[in-house]
Amino acid sequence: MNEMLHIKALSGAETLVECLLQQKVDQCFLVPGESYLAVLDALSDAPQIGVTVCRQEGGAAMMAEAYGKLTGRPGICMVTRGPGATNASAGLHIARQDATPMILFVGQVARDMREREAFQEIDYRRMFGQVAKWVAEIDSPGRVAEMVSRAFHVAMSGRPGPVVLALPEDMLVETTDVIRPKLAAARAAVAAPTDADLTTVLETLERAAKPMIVVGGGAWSEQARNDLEAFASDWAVPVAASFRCQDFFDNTHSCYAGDAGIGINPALAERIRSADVLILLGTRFSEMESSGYSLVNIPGPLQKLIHVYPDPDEIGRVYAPDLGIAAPAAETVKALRERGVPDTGLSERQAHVAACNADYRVWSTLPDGRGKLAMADVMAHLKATLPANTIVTNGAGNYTVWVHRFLHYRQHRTQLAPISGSMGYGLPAAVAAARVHTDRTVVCFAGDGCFLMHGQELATAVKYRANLNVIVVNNGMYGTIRMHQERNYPGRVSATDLVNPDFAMLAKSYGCHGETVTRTEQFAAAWERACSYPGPSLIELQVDPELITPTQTIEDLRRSAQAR
Ligand SMILES: Cc1ncc(C[n+]2csc(CCOP(=O)(O)OP(=O)(O)O)c2C)c(N)n1
Repeated sequence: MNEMLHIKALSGAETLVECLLQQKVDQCFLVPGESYLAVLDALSDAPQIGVTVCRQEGGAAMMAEAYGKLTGRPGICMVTRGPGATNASAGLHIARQDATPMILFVGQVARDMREREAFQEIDYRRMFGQVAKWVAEIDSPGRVAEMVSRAFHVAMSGRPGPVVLALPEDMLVETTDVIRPKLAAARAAVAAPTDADLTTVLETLERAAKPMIVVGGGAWSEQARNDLEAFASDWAVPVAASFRCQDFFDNTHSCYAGDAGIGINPALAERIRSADVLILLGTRFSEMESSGYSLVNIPGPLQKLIHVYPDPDEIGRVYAPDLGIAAPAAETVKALRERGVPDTGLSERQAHVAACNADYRVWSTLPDGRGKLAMADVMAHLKATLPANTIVTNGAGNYTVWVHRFLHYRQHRTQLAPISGSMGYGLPAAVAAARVHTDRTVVCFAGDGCFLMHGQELATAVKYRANLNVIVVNNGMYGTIRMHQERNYPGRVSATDLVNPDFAMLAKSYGCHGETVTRTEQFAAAWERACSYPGPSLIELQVDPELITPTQTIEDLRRSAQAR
């Protein structure tokens, strides 16, 4: 029940900040703008809400998204109208594809100027219509509480995602004295699987010889992870993680089968293809997970398919399942675990689980080091020395193969990586992680291309003394695109080479610790110095551009493409 009602005249902006306090918001990420000055002013009277002032709205929105991933509560981002909103769209799209709760507040022109294309005016409903779960403009200060409450509920409900609220400038300064109940912080209403569905899942599994679970999506928790690990052991079912959801399951667990993402282990791809029962647990099993929709037949799967997803409209959208369960993966696995342990018939499946796990262990074994600065040796050092609760962040690029394939994610929320494949995510995500978890090691991996998309957020890291370590893997090019060029247009290099700054010097100019590493034997000591620096650090790894993937060279790619 809500606490007693109270009446007090507040402006729209003050009401908004009061609502954020009721929702227990402790952090917001913003770039200031004259269109929402009144909110900035109201925030100065709410010290409970930490403010992270960013250098570009794309970075601010990515930080808010990363906050949402880390906490399960909507990440709050505030930006100015027009250009602020267009910049912020980069982070909004990640929240959409990654199913992350997030609320973007955007300044808006005054109500009596609308529809004239006034200065920086945009219709956000149309602009963000496909990306956000809900977009609205708050027309009256008397409706701020209602709209903000709805925004929190929508952002967290079903498939979590982004919500956009536009704030007309004059609405923010108008006062209202409507009666407002003191609300409790919003909690997502949770759907549960039916008893009959749970029975069907367990009966189906009992008869299975080569099952596979693929887990992913949003709204995961430590408890859900424990439940799934126990369920997988009890029922002898291998578990694969979907693209960039590798921290949903302990990678050192004996039931782990690896990750279904870009450059999937061919052995895992085959195990998914040939599974007799496939349980998609919270994942849409989209293009990246399914190796370009090639692992499960559309619309009729050859596997017996059970699809668990919080949004009923997603079930049957691509794959027609034998059983669809419109409930969160976390609730479903909890309910399954509560059903107990099977009495018999596990031995065949235990061998299957062991074989899947063996495939993963072979695939995640580092190759021999190549080149003067061997990435394999750098990763071996990090794998051996990083604490288990280290938060690893990255954006997009070939360098991410090192991070995804060879590191073990052992604890909940130790991976912050964009399922949407957005470059430039790693550094803002690392800043957010360091703001939320001041006691944990945070490592951001970036390519030379990726890093400079939001490199200016180093200034934000320095401002807040965020304890994070950046590793820039510099190969002097947009390597992923070069790789695709060599495969499709061998020898024809176009628009993929880069001229870079001295990254270590750049980092130092921001006030970070900066080092350049050119040989393998320099890395361990450089890493030690970076970690002992009390503040952000950056190590630039100058790697051989010819070594385009962990196992292939540009020459290899070119020759095999030319031979086709
Ligand atoms: C915002 C954004 N722009 C463009 C792309 C397309 N893209 C994917 S990877 C990539 C190159 C990444 O280069 P870099 O960070 O240097 O890493 P490398 O592939 O060289 O390891 C590009 C341009 C993208 N995914 N995201």
